[in-house]
Amino acid sequence: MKLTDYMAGFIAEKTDHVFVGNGGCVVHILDSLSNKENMNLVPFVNEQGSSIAAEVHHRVTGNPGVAIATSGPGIVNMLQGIACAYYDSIPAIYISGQVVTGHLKEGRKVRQVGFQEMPVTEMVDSFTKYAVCLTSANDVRYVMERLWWEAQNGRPGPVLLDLPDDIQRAEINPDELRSFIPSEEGIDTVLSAEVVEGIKKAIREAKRPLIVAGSGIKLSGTEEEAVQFIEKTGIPVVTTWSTIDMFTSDTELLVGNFGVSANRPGNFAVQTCDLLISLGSRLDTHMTGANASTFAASAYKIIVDIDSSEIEKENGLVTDLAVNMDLRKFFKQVTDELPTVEHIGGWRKRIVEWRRKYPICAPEYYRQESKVNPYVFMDLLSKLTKQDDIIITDAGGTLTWTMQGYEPKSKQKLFSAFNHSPMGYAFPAALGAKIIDPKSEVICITGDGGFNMNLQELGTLEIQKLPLKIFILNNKEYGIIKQTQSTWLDSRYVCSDRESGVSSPDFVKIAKGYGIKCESISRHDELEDKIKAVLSYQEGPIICDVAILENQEILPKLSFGRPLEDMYPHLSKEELEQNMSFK
Ligand SMILES: Cc1ncc(C[n+]2csc(CCOP(=O)(O)OP(=O)(O)O)c2C)c(N)n1
Ligand SMILES: [Mg+2]
Repeated sequence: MKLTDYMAGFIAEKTDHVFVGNGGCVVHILDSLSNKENMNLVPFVNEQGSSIAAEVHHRVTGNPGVAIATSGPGIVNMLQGIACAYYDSIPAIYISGQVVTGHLKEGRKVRQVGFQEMPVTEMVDSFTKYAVCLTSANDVRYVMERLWWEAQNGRPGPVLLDLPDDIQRAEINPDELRSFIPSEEGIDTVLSAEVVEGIKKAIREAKRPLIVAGSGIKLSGTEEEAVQFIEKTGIPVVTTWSTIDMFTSDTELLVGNFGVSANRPGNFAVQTCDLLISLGSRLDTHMTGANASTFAASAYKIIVDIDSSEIEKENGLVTDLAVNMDLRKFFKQVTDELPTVEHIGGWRKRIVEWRRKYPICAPEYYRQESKVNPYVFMDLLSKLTKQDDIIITDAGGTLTWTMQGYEPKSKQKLFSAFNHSPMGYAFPAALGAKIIDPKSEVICITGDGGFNMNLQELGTLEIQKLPLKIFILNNKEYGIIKQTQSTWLDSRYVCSDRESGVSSPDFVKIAKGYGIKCESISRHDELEDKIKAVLSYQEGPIICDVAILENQEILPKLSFGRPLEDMYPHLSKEELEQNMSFK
């Protein structure tokens, strides 16, 4: 049997979509896959799009996706999606074609032996969980089984198979192939009675307890268990960006999102709580502020994480009780045993007050007369979307406005590549999501800068003809960069807008060139009707160019180095003190 036929059979059992970048070194594997019934081979114009669509597969279906690119330039274009997968711990399988084994550089001192040859596994080593070049045809079963296992077990992440051309063409006997036998996991599988007692005692004694819902909840598929944990203990919860869509805004115990670009109530809550239980969050500086030692400084901190290196990373955060454990096992062992918090009425009242006093979309924003305020846009969009919709956002100000202002409905998915955050992610990601899950409405929110970066995928959109909805929040500039330049560099705008050399084309004209329908919004009085029209359009894709004021700021936002409670625009000393004190 031809090796690629064996591989195609293996892949077809795992997924019915493979995202492609074509080239001389992948023609055999693509040919074999094309013979599989129900297999959809989806080429993107640029391999970056395919690599992003492959990681989106897991975000949408819970199963890892697959992308294939040719050697050299093809796989280099895929690095963006691989990095997105790695930094958000998303399982995804990447396959790169490679020159024939005899043309691999290996130990030789030259730069390259084969045409378009690159040391692919070395190149991706630092941001994949497992990367291997298949040099012996009889290892194919072992390697394929291991790729899927490594991607999904322990802390998940992307894996890569580098596949030389001659190996693709090799003959194998499927009955003689060795298989992969995984080793046992090495982390805590049972909590000691002492640790369980420690958690119970901390909950019993807390006056202002708080739970951080981290992305590990989703990665371990324990959303229901996490909600049970919250309800059983009665402890209020703050979200990270990746768990905003786990709770609707009317959830009784929800405080909101916290971090550098979040909302004030969440930040006041983490900075004043006396017990913080972090469930599957790595609490990076985007959440803690640049100086992690100022984060939840007076709280007893219990951190549950599957990855011991996150717990031990010494970034200044002091952990009082570390639990290195898979959340699935953690919830199973502790939830039933935990007490319900009592006497925290004052704490809950304060949270309700913060939420009422500091809405993200201030009523006066609605009165803006020219162009569209992004917080108003998010407020209305949240109201007009439906249950089960998938909303994908991009980078920069656009990302922050979405995460601050969009209020998910139940069963909606709201995501971006939160930790790597490349401009240009949202459009190919949304396209991938719609291809993978055509029954769901998929809504892409992108900035003009981000859309520019992967504009070429209008070609893929036009071929696929899917009713994808794309909103471009168009301020004709790199808004978030200009805000940073205003804050730190006396508003010297270098390479961040049209005057300083950054192009912002007429997207409506470009989309027309591809035969894609367009809409544009430039004032609040037309906002609701036009959003409705875009969301209900089903004949094909639609792009909506939304005019945002230049210099529109992210509000509120933490300036580098400040503690989380002290967000810009700065509150008066009295107001800040009043929010921080509990007498
Ligand atoms: C590929 C890539 N290059 C550069 C950056 C750094 N960066 C982050 S946001 C941003 C500007 C984003 O502009 P736009 O998409 O128009 O969003 P806005 O802030 O204006 O809403 C830049 C340059 C990045 N995240 N990704
Ligand atoms: Mg912009």
